[in-house]
Amino acid sequence: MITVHHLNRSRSHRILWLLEELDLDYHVIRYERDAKTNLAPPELLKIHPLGKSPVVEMDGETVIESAAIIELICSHYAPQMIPLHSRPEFIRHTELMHFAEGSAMTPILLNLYVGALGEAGAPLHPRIQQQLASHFAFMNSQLRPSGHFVLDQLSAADILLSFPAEIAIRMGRGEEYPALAAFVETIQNRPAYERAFVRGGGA
Ligand SMILES: N[C@@H](CCC(=O)N[C@@H](CS)C(=O)NCC(=O)O)C(=O)O
Repeated sequence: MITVHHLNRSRSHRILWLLEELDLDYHVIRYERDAKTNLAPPELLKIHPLGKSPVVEMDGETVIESAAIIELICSHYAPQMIPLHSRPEFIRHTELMHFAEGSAMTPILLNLYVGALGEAGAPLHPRIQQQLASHFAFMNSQLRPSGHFVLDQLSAADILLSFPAEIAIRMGRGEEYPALAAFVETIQNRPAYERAFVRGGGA
């Protein structure tokens, strides 16, 4: 049995979404962000010293990092969601699996934190905006005519990139990046995506 430690409005929605897509039996423990700070509650620190979500318990191990969790679940239960090592798509897939948290999230988080500084952060705004634009444009360029990132069916990279892609659209960048906007619309219409919200307590 897989247990997901799920924080509302967070990256762990994509883990619930994957588990719903695969129709797997799993257990969810919900945590609520602090209303003032937006941070995870201290209970998550009892599960892992970083106190962040997602955290998953599977095969007797506690695992953090969305990309690792998604890759492990897909390798065990849905190998078709990761291209075979012998296929050229494997290289692009591996690249995107590292890009999502390793690159795309950096300007997104900088924008969030520096934005909170108000005018004091102004000198950094042009660089952050330029980095947001180049990362969103790269994601937009990687989408195939089928609307997926690497394969012409749902892959682990689609699940992982859903988070930064949704942020781009929430930031009002849909017209600039129409392939990204179409991707987000398509995934959000998948029944499993909606079921994941219900399992996560609506967020
Ligand atoms: N790279 C990690 C990032 C995990 C992370 O930062 N999670 C956020 C939610 S989106 C969190 O738990 N934030 C609450 C906090 O920092 O208190 C992953 O992809 O799993």
